[in-house]
Amino acid sequence: MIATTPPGQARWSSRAAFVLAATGSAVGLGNLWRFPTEAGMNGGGAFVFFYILFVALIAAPLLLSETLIGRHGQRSTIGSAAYLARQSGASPAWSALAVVGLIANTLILTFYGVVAGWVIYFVGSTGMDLFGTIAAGQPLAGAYADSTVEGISLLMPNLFANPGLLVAMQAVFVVLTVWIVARGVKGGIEAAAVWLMPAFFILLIAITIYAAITGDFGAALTFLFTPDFERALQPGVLSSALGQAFFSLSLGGGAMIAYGAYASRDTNMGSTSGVIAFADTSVAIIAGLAIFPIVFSVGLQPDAGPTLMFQTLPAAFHSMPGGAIVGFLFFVLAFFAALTSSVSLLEISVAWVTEKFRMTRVNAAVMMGVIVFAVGLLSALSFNILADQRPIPFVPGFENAGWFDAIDGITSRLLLPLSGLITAIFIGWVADRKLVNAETGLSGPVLVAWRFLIAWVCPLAVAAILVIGLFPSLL
Ligand code: LEU
Repeated sequence: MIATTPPGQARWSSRAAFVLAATGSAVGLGNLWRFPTEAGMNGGGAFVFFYILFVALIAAPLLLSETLIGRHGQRSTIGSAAYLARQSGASPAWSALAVVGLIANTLILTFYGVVAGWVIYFVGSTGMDLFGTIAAGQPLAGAYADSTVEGISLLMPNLFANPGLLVAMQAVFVVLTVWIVARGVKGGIEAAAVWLMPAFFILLIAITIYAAITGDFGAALTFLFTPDFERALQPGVLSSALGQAFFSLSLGGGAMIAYGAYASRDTNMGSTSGVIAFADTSVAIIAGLAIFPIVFSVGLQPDAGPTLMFQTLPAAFHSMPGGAIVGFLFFVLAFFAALTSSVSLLEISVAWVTEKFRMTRVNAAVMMGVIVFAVGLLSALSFNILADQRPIPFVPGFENAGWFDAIDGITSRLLLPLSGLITAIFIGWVADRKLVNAETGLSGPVLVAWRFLIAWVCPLAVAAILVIGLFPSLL
């Protein structure tokens, strides 16, 4: 059965453009901010071990499933899932996987924009600091040379105490995201990825070399790669590792279906998905190897939580030679990474709204941007005005979570894996086997292995971890 391409469907200009855009979606604050945060809070090695295992056995096979749903359907995420279901003689209700995904990813974008707003603030603040050190004739000074470590650690709480500034930074980021998506798949998303991703890789490698030379690399290696399996059995570690695998690879019924839809028929989805999964996981590990040596070398703790990147790291750059330059470059790096991911999150709903309601891309992007910004206020303000609100006290593990943690936790630990579970069952058991196999571009034992992973390992493992996540007392 040959898929019909809807008229006017956008296309990446090449396979390389698809790989860059999809890697741009995968590589983001999930790697630079969330991975070190989660690894730091969940005991390092044990978390990293399960994260990598879950990427290989669950996330990578699902990545292929999502990109192939998109490429086969060449429609919005929901449209593509429904199309494959219909072509397989199954109920279009299977597109539920993409409905859950659209809701989850749009919710993720609401708080993603808030964190990216912090990044913009730190680009500005480290940029002004760098300017000051150069003007003073000390280009190799540490970051914020005029301040004390205590003073630097207060930058973040001071930002949190300023709702107007927080919201303004969030607004700047959402506007940039809307602008790129409104420009279209080729002229906006692809153009941004083609410029920003190579710049990102160069900066990341430079900073990692700097960290290896000036920081405590040995301590970082031990922390990240010595698993303490007792720790892995503590509540939350397994579901955090799975959630991180989904989050980092932009999985869960969203971005990868959306981007797969713009891939040409001759792109080999199997090998391309492998490249994307490998690149994203490598970046997470390299980012860990860039961040933790710096944290350890100045005797700071790795388990600072979400403020690790914004409080601990700038304080660490303070006492390092050249810290002013590296600090600034680090936040520029994070900004590039955030932007190429946020556009993929917005694209999911924009493609659906344009398809469903025949709205223009520009109008759809602006409308969704306004919604995302408005809902994002809950997360932005959960650090000050709304700090006392506990939106989901009835969900185990989230009794004390404010809006920000609640939306992050529910989406990545619950909704993304739920969408992944439906996807695995759909692709492994329901969708037309011949059609799916042809879309993968795989053959021989690799195809057999992928089918086994998607039909058995993914659904069983994801279901088990979802249940454990909801009822931690079962462990
Ligand atoms: N994969 C992205 C990241 O690692 C997040 C995703 C939800 C777009 O930042």
